[in-house]
Amino acid sequence: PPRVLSGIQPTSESFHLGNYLGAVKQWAIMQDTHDSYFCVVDLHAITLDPPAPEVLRERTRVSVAQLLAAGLDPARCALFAQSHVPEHAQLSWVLECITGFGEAGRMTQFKDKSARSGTDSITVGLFTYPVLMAADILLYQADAVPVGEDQRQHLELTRNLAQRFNSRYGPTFTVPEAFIGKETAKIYDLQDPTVKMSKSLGEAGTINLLDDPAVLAKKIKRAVTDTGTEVRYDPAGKPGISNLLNILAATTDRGVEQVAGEFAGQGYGTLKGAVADAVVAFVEPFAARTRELLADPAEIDRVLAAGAARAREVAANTLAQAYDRVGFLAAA
Ligand code: AQP
Repeated sequence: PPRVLSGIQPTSESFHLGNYLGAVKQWAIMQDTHDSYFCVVDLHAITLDPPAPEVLRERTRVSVAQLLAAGLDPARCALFAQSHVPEHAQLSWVLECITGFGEAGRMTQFKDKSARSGTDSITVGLFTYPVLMAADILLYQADAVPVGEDQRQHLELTRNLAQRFNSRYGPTFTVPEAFIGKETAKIYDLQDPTVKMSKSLGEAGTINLLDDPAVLAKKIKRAVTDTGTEVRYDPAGKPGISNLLNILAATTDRGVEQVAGEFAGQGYGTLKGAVADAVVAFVEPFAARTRELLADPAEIDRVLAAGAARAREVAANTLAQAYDRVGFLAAA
């Protein structure tokens, strides 16, 4: 079967609905059709505003619990922590040495995040983040990488680096394809439906999967809508309403046109009520399951250990090949 690799950062207490609909939901589906590798990218989580060590440890376990609650099955996929597989950092170095400085400087996520944080807190790690991400993917010879729209440019860099390495040193890496859904590729902030829902944006516009249901319902009812009164799917003209329709469609497993049709002629308030009900119905059992899993951290650590062992089998092999191609002597 084709191989899939994807990762998620343990950067906050909870994943948000954009993470889930844009990426994680797809992972749970792909584990049945692909040879699957999914990781919590803790190395990436210290690139900007590094959390206290005990907070990072806790967030990594909470992330794993959420991935399990979302349906990832350690019997059907390798689920691991990035830092448990040292080959990620090792391959990253080699890739850094074939990445242009200007090329890395053109990454819009770096430009946005560094502009938001001010130059004092910007690290070299934030700059080379996309190269580490390329290493994450290329180590596993992944054919497909399910991500949200915001990661498209990083995927393009990954493809370029794979092709560059292959043409310089001989065929080594599979050139991966981005796997980006249609309507759910970009879930927008409830308070500003022109920007993506994001952990680092304000709380009020972010649907956190571990939020209290009452808080979630309130956030959805306060979502910014558009002028006019008509419920219609029109992402350019009606970004707020279209975002809500996408969320409703995705959380009830229906097409967005069907959902839009159902609400035609009804008011914004009715739509918001339905979205709140659908999101709460999805989130309640998800959060309960996550808490159950978190009650047994030793089991989470066992899942990670088994996942890392499986991941390393593939990663060590690819790294050895890449080192050899570059001309590093085999360690005696
Ligand atoms: N709003 C979104 N809509 C669809 N997909 C999204 N993803 C993130 N936001 C949306 C996808 O979620 C996966 C994991 O994300 P991540 O945690 O690795 O990185 P991120 O994109 O940095 O997440 P945030 O919340 O947006 O964090 P900040 O605020 O730090 O930028 C990825 O596949 C991503 O595409």
